[in-house]
Amino acid sequence: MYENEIIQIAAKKDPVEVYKGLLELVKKAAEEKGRISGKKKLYYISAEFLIGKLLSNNLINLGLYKTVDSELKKNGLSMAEIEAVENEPSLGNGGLGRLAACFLDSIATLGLPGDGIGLNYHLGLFKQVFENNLQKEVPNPWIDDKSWLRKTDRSYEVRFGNATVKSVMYEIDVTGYNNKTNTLKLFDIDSVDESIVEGESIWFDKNNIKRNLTLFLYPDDSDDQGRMLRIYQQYFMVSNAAQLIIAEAREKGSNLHDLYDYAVIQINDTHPTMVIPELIRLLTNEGIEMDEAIDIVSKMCAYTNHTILAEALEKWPMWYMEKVVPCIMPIIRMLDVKVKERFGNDEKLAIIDKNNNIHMANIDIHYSYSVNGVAALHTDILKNSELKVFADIYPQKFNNKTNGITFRRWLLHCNHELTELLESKIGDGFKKDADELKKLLEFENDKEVLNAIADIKQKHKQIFADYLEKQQGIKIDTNSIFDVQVKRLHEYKRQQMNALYAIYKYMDIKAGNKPKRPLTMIFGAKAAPAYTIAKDIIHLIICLSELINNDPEVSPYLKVVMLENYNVTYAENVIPAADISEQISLASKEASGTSNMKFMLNGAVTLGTEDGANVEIHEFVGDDNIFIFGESSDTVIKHYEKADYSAESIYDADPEIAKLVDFIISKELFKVGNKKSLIRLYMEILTKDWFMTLLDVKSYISEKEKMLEAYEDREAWEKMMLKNIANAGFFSSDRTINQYNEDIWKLTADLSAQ
Ligand code: 26Q
Repeated sequence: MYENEIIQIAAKKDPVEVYKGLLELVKKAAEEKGRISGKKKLYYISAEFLIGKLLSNNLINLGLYKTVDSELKKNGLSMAEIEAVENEPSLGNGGLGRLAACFLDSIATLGLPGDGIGLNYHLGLFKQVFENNLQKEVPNPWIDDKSWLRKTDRSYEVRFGNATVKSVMYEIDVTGYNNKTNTLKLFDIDSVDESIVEGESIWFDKNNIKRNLTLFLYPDDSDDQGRMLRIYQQYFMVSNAAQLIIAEAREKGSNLHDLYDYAVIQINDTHPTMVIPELIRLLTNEGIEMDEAIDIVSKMCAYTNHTILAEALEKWPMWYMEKVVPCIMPIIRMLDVKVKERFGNDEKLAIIDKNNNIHMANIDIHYSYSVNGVAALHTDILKNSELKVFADIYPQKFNNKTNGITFRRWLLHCNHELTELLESKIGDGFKKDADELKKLLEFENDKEVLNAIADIKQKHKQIFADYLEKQQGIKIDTNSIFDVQVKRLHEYKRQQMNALYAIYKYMDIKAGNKPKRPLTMIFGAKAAPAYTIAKDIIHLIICLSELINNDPEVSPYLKVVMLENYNVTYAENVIPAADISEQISLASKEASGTSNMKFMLNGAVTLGTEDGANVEIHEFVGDDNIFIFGESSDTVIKHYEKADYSAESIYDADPEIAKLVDFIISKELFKVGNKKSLIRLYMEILTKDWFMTLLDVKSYISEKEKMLEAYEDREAWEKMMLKNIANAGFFSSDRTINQYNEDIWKLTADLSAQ
């Protein structure tokens, strides 16, 4: 199919022209596949869809990749050159946004009728640049004449307290692998004005909603600026969603009393929570009685929780909401009254608390029919502690859906060599049924297969080294061990503990202990612009890299690299190259993690705590194929309950730990770094250490040393790689989505694809 067109496009030779040609071709091919249809449809509402570049992914899903690749080669071009032309849409912060993108891929692949609904941010998550060893944020535009957006003529009015705006709906096709398509619907307004952004900064006038509503993706919750704007954005998103859902259901014959037969809404964290009162409002406007409206909406909505950090649970002061979204305030008050009538004045269950804060998650839990966590441990903690009061009154609502990743992007696209090896050994059934990866276990003693896996890793280490040199001018040794921690910067993820390891290793080498093989420690992370300590940790890592990489005594054995502007594209390059997958969060704090799954699938071995989905990875690969350390979630939870954790006493009792921490304020680091920032971080770790770095740092260092030793038994390590790959099937988002559908959505798959 489309062979002649592809030949003509490739013959253009100019990468930009070729890219544009392929973009149009893919759009046409996607349309010709047809839309997935069905009476009942899923609306996956999310403030973030971290979709990444789409060209290769779509070519793979449409079955055109191989033809394009070979025609490009005939014309002296490479796929990488063409991909470089595409801007990455960074419409998400991290895990939650990337999960939404993986889910859309799986929903379409399984032939389920389901669209994403979100916002068309003009500037995605800020672009990170390093200046004076510090993170600086600059605007990150992505929309130009080469984007995937298609403007539609759908438009709705959205009323705020002080303004009414008219929306425009854009669409991006979501291609299923060997299947038809769904769409991602992104709402926007025409009057957004990119020129109000001040120069190369991410500052802008926050007061003029008509000009700034969809200008920026909100960079995490650690930024107090623009909280109001966040409510404007959320309401704009869900009011459009609610109007669209009602319109589409009516087009299919709904009389609204049966709306739940036509639509199911998955609420991705609490960001879209206002869809509940908004839908109730719209239904009552249509003449439906309040109690019936509540009942209809509660039968349509399902909520996913992505965090157990209490401080990250959204709560908004009532006066904000009165000002911004007065239309839904009467409904929210009434929902609160009904909860109090039924359950009394228990503060933990209240939608509006004594201080007049509105608790978004509580709206979801009372007025949805399903509440799920994102990994087994996470759901257990929700049920047994964080949300226990709710689980006791609504036991039937609570369920687990362990996250997953799409194998199309995280294997077929980012690791063609491994995909081909798998095809040649176990056939290509694994592409549709990820469990078939288990067949690889038959080859665990086959030297040829083990060598091939090792060769593929080596090839990707070279590809990544070349990419890094091109991006940042940094050279790394491909014979070293690649030890990778890439994820948002947050204290609970404990990048600072990994940095303490770098300090340990530096000192050890300085003391004359030369390692058998060099180690390359690779970090990638963005910090929320107002999250001071997170930025201090980035500063520490960059200072360490400057110190260590420039020390001729140490640099042959140890190198520290901080990737600049880590994003989906960087992930696709670094993950297939990794030997060690760092998953070292404080047990109980990481809801699931999803990079842990991507690394595993690409043959990296996990170094991790018993947290999030690491627990399930551990169960699948067994004790011998993972390196686990640190205190258990039970112990950690008890420390919090008793408030008996003291970093200072650990520091005082253990001179080895003290030596590492003290190095943060050493003269060596002061020479390359900012004294104020380093002292602040030092004091934070010493006197607060909310996420218990010092509790686990010793067992972390010793487990990491064990792991580096294990790497030297090459055959044993290759076997570990194989076992990780072979056991990764469970973590396909196709499995996750099948479970969502069977337990929650109950959609009928459209199996009519040609
Ligand atoms: C909250 C309030 C105001 C503004 C922003 C926010 C906000 C924005 C983004 C709160 C949270 C997020 C993102 C959360 C997130 O990415 N959570 C991750 O979700 C993944 C998918 O389930 C999990 O794998 C990770 O463990 C979890 O940290």
